Amino acid sequence: MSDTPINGLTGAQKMNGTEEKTPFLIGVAGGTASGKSTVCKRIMEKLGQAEIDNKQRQVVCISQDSFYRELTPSEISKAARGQFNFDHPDAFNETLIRDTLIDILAGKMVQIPTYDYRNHALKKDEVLTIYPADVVLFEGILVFYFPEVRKLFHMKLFVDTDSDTRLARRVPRDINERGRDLDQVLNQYMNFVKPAFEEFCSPTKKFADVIIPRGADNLVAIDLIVQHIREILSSKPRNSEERSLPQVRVHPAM
Ligand code: UZR
Ligand code: MG
Repeated sequence: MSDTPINGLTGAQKMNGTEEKTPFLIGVAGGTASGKSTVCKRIMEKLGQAEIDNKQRQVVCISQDSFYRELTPSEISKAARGQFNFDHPDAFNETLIRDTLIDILAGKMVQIPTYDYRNHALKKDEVLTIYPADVVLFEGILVFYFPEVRKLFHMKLFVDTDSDTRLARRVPRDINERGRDLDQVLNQYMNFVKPAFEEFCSPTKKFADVIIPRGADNLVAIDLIVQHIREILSSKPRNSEERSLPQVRVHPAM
């Protein structure tokens, strides 16, 4: 498949007589370090969008990490000791996620917070502006957990990577990019990340339309998904019926 921009995606679609875009909203869930961000990046690249300036971009990606809620002072000190559960649904601002996605679906420009993992806090002075786009990817560990959020997606992908592979990726990432030490990373993983994955994230796999084994390495799955997105975007206007595809698991060649 060539990496060219999607056909017919340059114009705004008419909705109720106004020039508004109704983006195709894709949810991408999966355990920590499963490769969600990379899968999104590959999808954007294949749709020929990765190098384009923000305002022109027809495909955008948003992370659920932008929607961690503000912590109280006592929670902040817990977080500093590695004792706050960032993998629990309560750590997120569900209302803000839902309202933001509803605005995006209505073709509005939205501003979302950015998140600082080193300080466990939203960056007060840095907001990200998301311009109306044709395709919006929303990725995160619990994007299918909240029913009110889940029902907004036109397509749901679950990145299914073995937990040992995920841990092996998570350890260096937390140490190098998120300013942690090894003990803290492993304690947090055993106390919070792993149990929360099993309790809250893994059960949401059943809501996915497509399950992608091995994550970003699975080029066949990504190609098929991109092909499907292109077809949907170049055909008729979207409606709510298109939100339920039968579930497919994209297997590697036997
Ligand atoms: P992904 N996370 C932090 O490590 N620190 C924070 O301040 C906020 C979040 C982690 C969070 C979760 N867990 O497992 C992970 N912890 O970010 C989700 N502990 O990010 O999907 O990229 O792995
Ligand atoms: Mg991530």
